[in-house]
Amino acid sequence: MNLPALTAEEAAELIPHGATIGFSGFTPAGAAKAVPRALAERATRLHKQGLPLQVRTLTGASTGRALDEALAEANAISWRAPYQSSRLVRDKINHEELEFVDLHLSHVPQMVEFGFFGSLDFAVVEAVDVAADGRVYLSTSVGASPTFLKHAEKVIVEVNRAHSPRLMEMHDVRMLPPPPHRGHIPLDHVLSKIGAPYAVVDPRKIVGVVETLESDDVAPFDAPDETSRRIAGHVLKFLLAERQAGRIPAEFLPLQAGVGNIANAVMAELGACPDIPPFTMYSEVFQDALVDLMRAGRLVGASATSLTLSPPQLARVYGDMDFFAPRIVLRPQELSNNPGVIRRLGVISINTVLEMDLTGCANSSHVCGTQMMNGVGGSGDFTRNAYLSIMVAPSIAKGGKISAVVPMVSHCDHNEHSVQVVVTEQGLADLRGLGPLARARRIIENCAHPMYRDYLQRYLESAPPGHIRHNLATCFDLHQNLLRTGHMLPDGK
Ligand code: 0RQ
Repeated sequence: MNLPALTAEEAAELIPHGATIGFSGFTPAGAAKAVPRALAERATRLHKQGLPLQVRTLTGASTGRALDEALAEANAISWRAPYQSSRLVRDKINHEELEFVDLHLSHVPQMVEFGFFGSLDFAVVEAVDVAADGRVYLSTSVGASPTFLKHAEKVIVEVNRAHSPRLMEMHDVRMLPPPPHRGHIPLDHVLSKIGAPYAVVDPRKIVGVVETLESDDVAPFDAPDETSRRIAGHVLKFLLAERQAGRIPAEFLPLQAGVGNIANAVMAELGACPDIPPFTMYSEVFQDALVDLMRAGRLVGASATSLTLSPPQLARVYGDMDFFAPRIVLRPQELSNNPGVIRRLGVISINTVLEMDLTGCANSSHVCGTQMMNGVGGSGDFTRNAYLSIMVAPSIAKGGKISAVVPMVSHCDHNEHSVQVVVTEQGLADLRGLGPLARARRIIENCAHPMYRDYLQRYLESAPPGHIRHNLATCFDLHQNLLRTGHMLPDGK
């Protein structure tokens, strides 16, 4: 059968007000571009005429400017899940103009499949190619797209010719059978392939194929700053000691690292250390620093759900697919972030948080407990199930007005049962085997910024005794000060 070719504008015309749409994209990698941009333009036109056009949007994770930013700017999103990192979307969430559902990313496919969010009206998915029989060769991310394609009533495919058609050599798409018959996932190595190089859609559901030619708008990372390098140094020293003690095997364990400056610095530090053997990654995002590490033979295999590379690094990968394709596997996020597989492989997870407290609870997502930053993302999938879970953060933010170590986190994404090691540029606190009081003392001594150490010490020593020492009357004083005065310690004490 012939698939209907449409312009992005024609495709956007098909989407009605109130529709729930599953867009491809896990970070800007592989995010739909032309159709959401055209939908945003149409919404702006209709809004000027006093007509409504708002949609409910699901994605793999965050996306690019053409999707989240454009739709938010057009005031065209009413509901959004499961993660975002757009300033505009964040503002709308925090002004209660947009309903946001913050989810563990591994949960998304199953929740869509079983209708937890109602029916999915459209899937809008970027691909490198689509065959008339319904095979969809996805682009730089897999994310939740296979599930969106399977469950959406109507499907629009953006065929983006800017990508290498050889991306299919990295893809491994396997859908899980429904519980309770899920069975064993036969994935016992980072590079195991257990599925097909394409996702599948019933071709009768395809209402439009839109040809595009547009790069992913992934920004290159800045070179690691001094704080990130110091955090990376503490993590490296700890991992070397763990290996020396036999708690990490000589061959090492697969690593997961969140996105951003600190994760980049940690990976670079590990890559440069001759005492760390060539290693693998079981992560969700394959980012810029990893291209060089792979080329240098330090990173020998990586599993992810997205190839989040800036255009120059992506061009290097596309220019040498003979080298890169056998070393990278891109899977659906249900598998890249699968709790059982993470536990089985013994992944070491390293994720950045906004704040951590004296018991080891960590907040990845909400400033002062109320203002959404990005979301929990995949950090919970990995932290809860890792062999070793490491949380990192600069000890202070905003020039010292904010301490990352607080008496009690103002929002808890990761509790003390999941977090084993916390690190700031000041040092590392290994919390394993410590009761709450010993944990608190170690976090204050090793991780808190000197500016905040005395305050935290006084808080702890004056709190009433208990299994966990807390003073419920004062545990949020630092946050209250910040909200009131813009500084957690306005008078420096
Ligand atoms: O603000 O941008 O105005 O300067 O938060 O902080 O230090 O630049 O760190 O970019 O790595 O983001 C936790 C948000 C950290 C991120 C978070 C302010 C700070 C700055 C950003 P400015 P940094 P990063 C895999 C894993 C959850 C998802 C996750 C994140 C801005 O890592 O979203 O881990 N994690 N996914 O000044 C108020 C505090 C603050 C604070 C920092 N305590 N209070 N503001 N800031 N600490 C990836 C995926 O899932 C795709």
